[in-house]
Amino acid sequence: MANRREFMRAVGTAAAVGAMPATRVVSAKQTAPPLKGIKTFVFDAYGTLFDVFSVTALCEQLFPGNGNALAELWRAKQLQYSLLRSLMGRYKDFWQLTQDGLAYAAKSLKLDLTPDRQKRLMDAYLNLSVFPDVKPGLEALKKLGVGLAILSNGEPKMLDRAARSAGISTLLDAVLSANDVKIFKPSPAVYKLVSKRLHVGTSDAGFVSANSWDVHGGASAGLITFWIQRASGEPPEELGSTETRVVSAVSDLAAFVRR
Ligand code: LAC
Repeated sequence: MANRREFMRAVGTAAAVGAMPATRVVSAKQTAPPLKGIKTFVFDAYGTLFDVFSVTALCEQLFPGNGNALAELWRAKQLQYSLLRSLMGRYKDFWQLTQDGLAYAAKSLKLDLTPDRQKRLMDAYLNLSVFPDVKPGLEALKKLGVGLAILSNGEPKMLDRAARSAGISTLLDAVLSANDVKIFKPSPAVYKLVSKRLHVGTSDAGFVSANSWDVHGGASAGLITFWIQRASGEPPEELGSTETRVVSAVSDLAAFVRR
């Protein structure tokens, strides 16, 4: 497979990649009517705030020559297992799925995942980097008085650890997890947590994800959605939602806030 994005697309996940796009797409790619009424932004976590591929350096250090392949297959399997388990009705929390995805990826690549290596890699998942636009973008939104929350498939403790480690936990008003409803996004049950737990009207809240499939999930569940297109030229998933606003960074979201 030629590169990471092709690979992720091939497995149907279209995960975000680390590179920031060169051009702003906030107005050029508007696909929905102008909007200036958002009071709360709710963010997906992995691939949107946290760069899941920041584990690649450790993967490479532990398994020279296999770092990229391991990081990519690990993420792909983590997501695939969340979808499969949701369809099977056999929920297992996202921390355990992440561990299972790592175990499969290592076996598939014929890598010796000793208990020590497994622990180091799982610990790295608690200390993921955030994308460069995340902290300044959240700080700017906070200054505008916007409510900020996470809505993630992640298990609450892993989300809490990652947010604290990245220095963004004090900016967040709430962290909502699929663990509450024991099924994963893109099940509507997860997106419904926004109105249930945050007590905000759907016209006041914007759901933001860099995972296009997740944006379609939020839109299907009736949320106003924003897609952070982290790599210019990345196509949206062919899943039918047309009401998504496209931005290239968290800092672009201020344009949609009620002032
Ligand atoms: C999440 C996964 C989907 O944070 O990235 O929910």
